[in-house]
Amino acid sequence: MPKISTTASTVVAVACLVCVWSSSTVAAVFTASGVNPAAIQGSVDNFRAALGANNGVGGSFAGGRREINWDGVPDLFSAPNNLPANFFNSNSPRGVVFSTPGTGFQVSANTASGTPVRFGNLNAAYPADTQTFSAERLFTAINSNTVQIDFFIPGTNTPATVAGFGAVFTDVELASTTKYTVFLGDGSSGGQFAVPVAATGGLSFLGLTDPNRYSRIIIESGTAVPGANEVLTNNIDVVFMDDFIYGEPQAVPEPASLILLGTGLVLFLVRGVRWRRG
Ligand SMILES: [Ca+2]
Ligand SMILES: [Ca+2]
Ligand SMILES: [Ca+2]
Repeated sequence: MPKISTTASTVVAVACLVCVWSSSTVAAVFTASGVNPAAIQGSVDNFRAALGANNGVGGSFAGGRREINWDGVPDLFSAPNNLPANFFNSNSPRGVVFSTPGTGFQVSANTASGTPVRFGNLNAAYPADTQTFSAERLFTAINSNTVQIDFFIPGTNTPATVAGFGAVFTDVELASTTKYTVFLGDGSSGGQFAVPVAATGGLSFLGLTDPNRYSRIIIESGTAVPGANEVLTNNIDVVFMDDFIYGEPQAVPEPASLILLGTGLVLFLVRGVRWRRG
C-alpha cells in the first residue's frame, strides 16, 4: 500500500482503482468518464478548483493553473499542418514543450477550414468515433501514440515543475492502455496512472496533483499510431486528446548541493573577514 497522508487518503483510495502501478508518492487523483462533456464536467471543475485560477497566456504567477484547449490554434498550425513542439511556450507562452518518438504533432481542423474535423484527415472513420470536450479541436502526436510534456517558466528556457496535470481524452476503450507516466519535481519516477475507459466515442478525464510536484508527464494515448483502423479485438485502440489543465509552472528549487556550496562560501568569506580584522 503506498504511503499516504491523512488529508489525501480519501482521494487516494479512489486513486488505486486507476493505478497501473504506483510509487510511494502522495497523489490525489480526479477521474471521470462518460458519453458526453456533462459526464466529466464535475471532475474537471473540481480539478481546476484544486489548482486555482486560470492564469491564461504569458507571465509568471505564484499559483493557479494554465489550460490548453487547442481551439485557438490558427489553421496554419492545424491539420493537415503540424503544430510546432514549442507553440505553447513560444507563440502562446503557457510553459509546456512537447516531444515524441514520432514525427510531430497535430491539432485537428475546424469546420470552416474545409479539412475534415477530428482527424478525418488521418482516417475517414475518426470523426464518427470521437467528440470534443471543448469544440472543436483535438490534439495528437503523429506516427506515435506517445507525447512527452516538459514544463518551463512560460516564455523561457528555465525548467519548471507543476503542482498537478490533467487531460481529457476521447474514445478510450481498452483498460490500462491510455496512461500517464509521471516524473516528480526531483526527476524521480512517480509511477503510472491509467485513464478510465468510456464507451466508443466517449470522453475520459484523468487529473493528478502531488505535493512533490511534476517535472515531466509522458502520455500514451491508446495503443495505435494515429491513422490506423481501430480494431479493439486486435488491441488496436485509437485515442485523441483534448483539454490539458496543469498547475502554474514554477522554477525548480536550487539543488541541495549547490545550496551547501553557497553556504560554505559564505562561511569562508565571513572567516576571511574576521581573520583580516584579527
Ligand atoms: Ca478542444
Ligand atoms: Ca478508441
Ligand atoms: Ca471507438
